[in-house]
Amino acid sequence: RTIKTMALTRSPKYAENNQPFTVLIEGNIGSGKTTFLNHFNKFDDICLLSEPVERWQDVGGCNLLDLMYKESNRWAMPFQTYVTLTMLEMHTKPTDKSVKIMERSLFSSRYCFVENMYANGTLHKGMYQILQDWYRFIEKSIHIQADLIVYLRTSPEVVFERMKTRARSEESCVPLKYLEELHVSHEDWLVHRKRGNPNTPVLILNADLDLENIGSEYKRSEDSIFKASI
Ligand code: DCP
Repeated sequence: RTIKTMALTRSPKYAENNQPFTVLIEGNIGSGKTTFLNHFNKFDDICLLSEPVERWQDVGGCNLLDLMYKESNRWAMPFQTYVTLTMLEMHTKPTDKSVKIMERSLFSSRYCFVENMYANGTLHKGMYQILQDWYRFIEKSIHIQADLIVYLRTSPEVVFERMKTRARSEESCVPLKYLEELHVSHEDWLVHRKRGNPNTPVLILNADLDLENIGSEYKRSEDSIFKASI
């Protein structure tokens, strides 16, 4: 068979060709992703998809987020599987807006949380392998649009304080060390470009700044998003 006929017989990926310019908002726990997203509420032509934490807290009456922190060896794997499903729903959700902005993505589950859980022994090798096989299958068969990643870069100490102040009950036992590990995995992915597609542009914002001072950083992101999406 010629290359041409092989190209013609490649079956299209699910959700291929129906996604607008897509921006992924990433950063450590407590880096301000939700606040960042809310800032874009005022624009009409943007489909905003916030992270479905409430769904993870109530899966048929079970709080998977809580179970994942309380009994991580047993629940980290089903939790990440469920996060992956909810993320895929967001990645593939059709919209007639010209820009989609998503809080987190399949990529942070894969490159940050799952890698970290494997490295620190929370995920058994067999569980990790099953997740890798799922990710490989998804990569082959589902289109994930990612035109820009906004990295809300923080220091672990700052987000640790914010997390304690916010006091989400499930996170009460999360130590600084965990946020330090997640910080390294975000840096490896988005700054050192050790994982994922190194060609996806990343805009790095200083998210250690508090709410009064972060306005100029938001403005910078608005410029990048609107310029790039035209
Ligand atoms: N989480 C996880 N694995 C993922 C995604 C999230 O274990 N793949 C956990 C970490 C947090 C909770 O879910 O306990 C929510 O995490 P996020 O960092 O995604 O969201 P926040 O609400 O902390 O974001 P922010 O404070 O930046 O708005």
